[in-house]
Amino acid sequence: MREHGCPEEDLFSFLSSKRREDLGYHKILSSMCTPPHPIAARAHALFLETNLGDPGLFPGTVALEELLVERLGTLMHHPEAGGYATSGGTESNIQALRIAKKLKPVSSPNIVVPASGHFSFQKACDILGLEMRVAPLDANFRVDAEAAGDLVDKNTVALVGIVGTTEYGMIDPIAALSDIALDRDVFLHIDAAFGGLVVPFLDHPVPFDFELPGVASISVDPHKMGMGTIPAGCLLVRDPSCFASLNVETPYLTVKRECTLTGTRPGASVAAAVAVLEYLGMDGMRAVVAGCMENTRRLIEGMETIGCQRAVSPDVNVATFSCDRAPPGWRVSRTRAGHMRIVCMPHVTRDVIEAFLKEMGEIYA
Ligand code: 0PR
Repeated sequence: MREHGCPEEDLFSFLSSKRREDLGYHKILSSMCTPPHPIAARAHALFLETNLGDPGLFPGTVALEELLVERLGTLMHHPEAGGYATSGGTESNIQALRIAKKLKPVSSPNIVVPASGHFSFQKACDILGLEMRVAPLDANFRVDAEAAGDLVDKNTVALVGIVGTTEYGMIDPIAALSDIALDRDVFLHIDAAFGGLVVPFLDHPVPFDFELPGVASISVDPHKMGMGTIPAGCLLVRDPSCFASLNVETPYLTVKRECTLTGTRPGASVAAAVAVLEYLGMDGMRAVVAGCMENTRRLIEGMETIGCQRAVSPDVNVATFSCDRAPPGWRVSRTRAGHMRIVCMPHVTRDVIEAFLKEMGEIYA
């Protein structure tokens, strides 16, 4: 540390210079995050110092966390769902698998995850000592449910389905996975970190949530399509009592036990997440999602006109192409199979898409 503190103005000019090194979101087409909705930023500022890790001190913020769980549980067709606000999809996935492992004590536990699973499942398996069995995908990058079922055995503690895959934006056949889960008595976790705040607002939503009786838990992230502030995830469970298996005693806190993974937890991003849902409501979210889906369609159509074919027709707002070059300055990403990947987040507006397509047209002319 410095011996003597730095004057505020000097410090902030240093911080601003570092911030200017960051990219602005306007040419970022690779991210599942988006600038927070102004309502989120305002709510976040109001709750800056709140800590959900010691709930007795912040009962108002705790009530907002409960409201978030109630709103998302209701959206997922189960108003009585248990849940808590996590730091994002990674923590939700780890905690869901932790519950599943506790519920079925076997000597060599395994889980069955689609090949499209997010890398957080690898972290979870490493931490929890689980064997990760990888289920193959079909030609449309959705998990082959029958093949996933074939990997389930007596040591399988959880089966995973994905709603809005990270790379291709696909929805796994969750109804079929739900049948397998019921039939084989295995915990079914749905990773809807991305799609959980897309699919319910589509014109023709497919069932993927607690409406399907085999679904035991769901991850859904307000800091992705919820336009919240980072970090904000949510883990929902059908049976609220299953969190009890994660409890540790916390003798000197205002509550005597906690089931969360992290200790000190931000209330600000939870308030921000609730604020966006309340402010927009169902019709506001439908409008945002309709815009993102329309932009995805326009992008695919424009790219194919240039000669870059889609890898697949996505279920949510992630578009992928056989295409080796992007115009300078634009950030796109690549899937493991080498497809160009563009996430049509709310900041990727129609104007952004048109500007990108124009430059693509120039380099492919
Ligand atoms: N599950 C799915 C389906 C995801 O897509 C992600 C993240 C996670 C879980 C993990 O969520 P957290 O990162 O919140 O723990 N998907 C994005 C990805 O890996 C995250 C991301 C966001 C990456 C913005 C880059 C970026 O600029 O692509």
